Amino acid sequence: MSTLKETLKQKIEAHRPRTTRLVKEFGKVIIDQVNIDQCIGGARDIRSLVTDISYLDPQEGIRFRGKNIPETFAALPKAAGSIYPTVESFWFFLLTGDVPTDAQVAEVAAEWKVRQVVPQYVFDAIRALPRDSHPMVMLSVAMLTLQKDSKFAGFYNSGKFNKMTAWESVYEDASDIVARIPVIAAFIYNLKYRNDKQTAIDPKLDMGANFAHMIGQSEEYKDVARMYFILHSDHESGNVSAHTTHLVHSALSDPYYAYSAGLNGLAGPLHGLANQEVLDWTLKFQEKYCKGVEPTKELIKDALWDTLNAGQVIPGYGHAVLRKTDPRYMAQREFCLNTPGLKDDALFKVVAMIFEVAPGVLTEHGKTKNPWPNVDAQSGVIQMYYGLTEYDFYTVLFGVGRALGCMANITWDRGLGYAIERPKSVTTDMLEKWAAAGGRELN
Ligand code: HAX
Repeated sequence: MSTLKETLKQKIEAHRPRTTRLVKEFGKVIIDQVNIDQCIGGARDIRSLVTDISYLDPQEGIRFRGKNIPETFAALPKAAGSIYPTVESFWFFLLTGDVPTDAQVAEVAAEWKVRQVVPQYVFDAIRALPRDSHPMVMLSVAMLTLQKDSKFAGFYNSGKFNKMTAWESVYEDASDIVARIPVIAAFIYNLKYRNDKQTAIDPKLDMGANFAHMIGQSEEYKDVARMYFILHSDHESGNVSAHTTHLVHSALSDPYYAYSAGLNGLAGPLHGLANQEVLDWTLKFQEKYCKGVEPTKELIKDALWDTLNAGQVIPGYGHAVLRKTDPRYMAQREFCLNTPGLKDDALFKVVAMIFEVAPGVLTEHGKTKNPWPNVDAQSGVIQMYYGLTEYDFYTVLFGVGRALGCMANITWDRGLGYAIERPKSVTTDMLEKWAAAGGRELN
């Protein structure tokens, strides 16, 4: 058993009594209540999911295993010659909560080299799709195509299924998925945008660097990939992609079914597709409003109002939980400011100007509870600068990163034996009756 799996085993076994005790001794302790607004309005803020992998504070933003973004980047072992950690070290950290040693990172990296070999039938399935399919369709199909070799499904069907050890086969599938997904993403990119010019894996490289290598990117892009995959990995359990993955896996659907579903949720414009939408909005703004003139705050303000008056959302702004600027936005903005060419890039300047104007416009508009930018407002400009101009691919990049969080979470879901998810629905008649009575009589 690898050091990572052994560490995870010990952590899961040590954690189980905590969960068991909470349910047995404190199961009826009330931690939240639900109002009609939440019932109709997308279950916002209802505390009904448990994860120890990350926590999202509305003011502070994300913490991975208790560490904020700068602390996470500072604590983890770095890629050779880089100020950014490897994705491999982050995976160890996300799964166990421990900062790995260099030897432990090397072990994960060696394991991923074996796991990352993608069967030919996956590439054949992607190739069989219409070439103008959205790259998220290709990624989701690839995930489903791999399902036939799921170790969890194999274990379930073996007749020896055991709730206590089921997490081990989830871990195996999860590790295969996180190791293979960048290779699949690179294949999709090359197929769609580089005339099918495929580049073989370089076994000497870490995951982020290898992704850059496979899509024909520059040396500098290696850090972009590492940073991007880590920043997009996890945002606690309630967001659409993480929640969908958790929900589907709760029926004991294997990790391939679960993550394909999660990716389909990520492909929505209010969620992960927003990074594509931001680029689309910004380029259209330049085309329509800046014919021969420099962009100004006034022009941006006009364009934002035009979008709002047309009944559309400003992509990259607002959040269901956050009530301040997303620290993932700030981490990427800092990357831009610290990268000489990027700092002076015309598109970055527009995005920075939107940051100055949009919160005021959204506040005046008066609808959103959070007028500040989220992760998607800043991510595309970096990709664009490095030559990834095909912005319908950006959500695939998000999906590669998000696999880390979703897979770590469902491994723990099985480790702690979480139940099949099944909230209760009510009818409109019932809501009207309870509204008239001032509330539902409990008990
Ligand atoms: N532009 C215009 N209107 C906005 C808005 C925005 N950026 N953000 C919220 N609103 C509107 C909502 O549409 C809603 O309007 P209605 O009352 O007419 O339905 C109102 O303000 C209240 O919404 P809210 O409570 O502030 O926000 P929600 O929790 O309902 O929604 C969203 C959160 C992220 C979906 C929302 O802010 C949004 O649509 N933003 C733009 C799309 C986007 O950037 N999505 C990515 C979010 C981060 C993420 O998941 N990344 O993957």
